[in-house]
Amino acid sequence: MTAQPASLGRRDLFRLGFGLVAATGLAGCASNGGSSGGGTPIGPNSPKVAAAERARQIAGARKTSVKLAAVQSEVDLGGITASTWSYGELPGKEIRIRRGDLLNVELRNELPQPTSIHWHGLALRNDMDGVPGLTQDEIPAGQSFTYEFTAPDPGTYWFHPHSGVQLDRGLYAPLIVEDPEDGGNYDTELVIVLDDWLDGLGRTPDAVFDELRANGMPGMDHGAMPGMPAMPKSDLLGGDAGDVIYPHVLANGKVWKAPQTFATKPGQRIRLRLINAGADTAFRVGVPGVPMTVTHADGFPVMPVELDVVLLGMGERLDCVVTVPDRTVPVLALAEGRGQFTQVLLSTGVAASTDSEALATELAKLVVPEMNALRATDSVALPLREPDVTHDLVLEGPGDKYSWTINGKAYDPADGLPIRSGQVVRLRMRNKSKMFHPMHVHGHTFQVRANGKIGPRRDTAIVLPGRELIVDFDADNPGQWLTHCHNVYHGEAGMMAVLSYVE
Ligand SMILES: [Cu+2]
Repeated sequence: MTAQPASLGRRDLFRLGFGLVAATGLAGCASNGGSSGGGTPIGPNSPKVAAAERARQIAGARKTSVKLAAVQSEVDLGGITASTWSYGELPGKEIRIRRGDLLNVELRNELPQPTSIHWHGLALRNDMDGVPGLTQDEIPAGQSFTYEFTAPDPGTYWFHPHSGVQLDRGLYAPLIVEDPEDGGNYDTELVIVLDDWLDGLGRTPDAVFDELRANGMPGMDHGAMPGMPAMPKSDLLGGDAGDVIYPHVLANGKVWKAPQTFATKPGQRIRLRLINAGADTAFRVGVPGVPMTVTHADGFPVMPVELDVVLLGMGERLDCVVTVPDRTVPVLALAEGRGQFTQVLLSTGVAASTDSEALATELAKLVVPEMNALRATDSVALPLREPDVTHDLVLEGPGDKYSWTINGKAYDPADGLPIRSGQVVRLRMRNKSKMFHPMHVHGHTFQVRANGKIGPRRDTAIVLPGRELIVDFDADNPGQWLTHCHNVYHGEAGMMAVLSYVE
């Protein structure tokens, strides 16, 4: 019943075979990673991947089929029309399934470039992870590809291409996996997707990336010139807050002056599912005067904590429950270090008497707690154990031609960090650059170790400049998995590595 991608085959096997040869040659001198550790990489077509998928399947699972097209289209950002690439609307239409369900998505590529879909945060079968050149062939323009996989864990997820810098166009949408057993202490829910926007307003992400490459570093022809906007800076993020200037930031596809309005009533408890789909922007989010009870980080439950403001790096999600007051209030999302914001209005029918710009200024002054200090609930926390294998990920950049590296190397799919099924794997991420990096691991949800304590379970976590972050995960999902910075420009410029299951 499992779908085998039609386009995978000899070419894929050849590539993995080549990787093995290359790795064997290096084995004698590699001290930490950089080789296959004497084993054979477990590729996306391995029977072990199919076996892991069978183990995920549960009785009574439903199958949800979705047809999706990636298209060139115009979108209305709220009085501003942008010509972009999208899944038909902005954000793309949400997909909502239940835990254990089989999701079948046929993607038709109507773009002028090859594309792919990565199902961000899901511990899914490796051949459906959507990384061209690693887990599948790219989907050429004019062709289709069908993704089919079991979604094992409930939570707030999303999907986007893993092709070039396409993520910085309009190609993103929420994927919500419900838990039949999750009654939830709330009345209704609202998904809010945040984004930084430049596409189709005189520039494209591809052109921006070429500029960065040509200049060698960000801001060479922006921040240094009088009258041009300064490059983003943030004390909260420990230095540089972004490499790209964006004319707009969006919440559910809209600028702050034309916000989405969510009809509600006083006393209603709303579960906000916040998703940062930005390419280069962290967002701080708050509802002025209304505390938020944070319940989940990247889909996994945390010990509930009441906060006035939260921070989301690129790729991260937070679920927060708010109780609607007697008046209309905005959910404000501030682009950290940029002086820009956007919002969604929680409308009680009574016009807001407050000025969102003034409220945003106040929100910018609040102290933002350390998100990596959230604590996973006992039901999902991974116990503190000695790891079986530790890999250092030294994060550096920008180097020559805007290169961003892990362990001094730009991304090479054939040069994986070896791990083995059943191991407790530790990643020690060390940020030696002047910019924060939201580091994402595919196919797994790791346990953040916050100063030796148990932090949140997450799939993406910010590593601040000059700091180290330790995360552990159980190697229970065989295949070839990316770990990378979710700044799409950093990732595309090399800041990606492969966690390579070997046998
Ligand atoms: Cu980065």
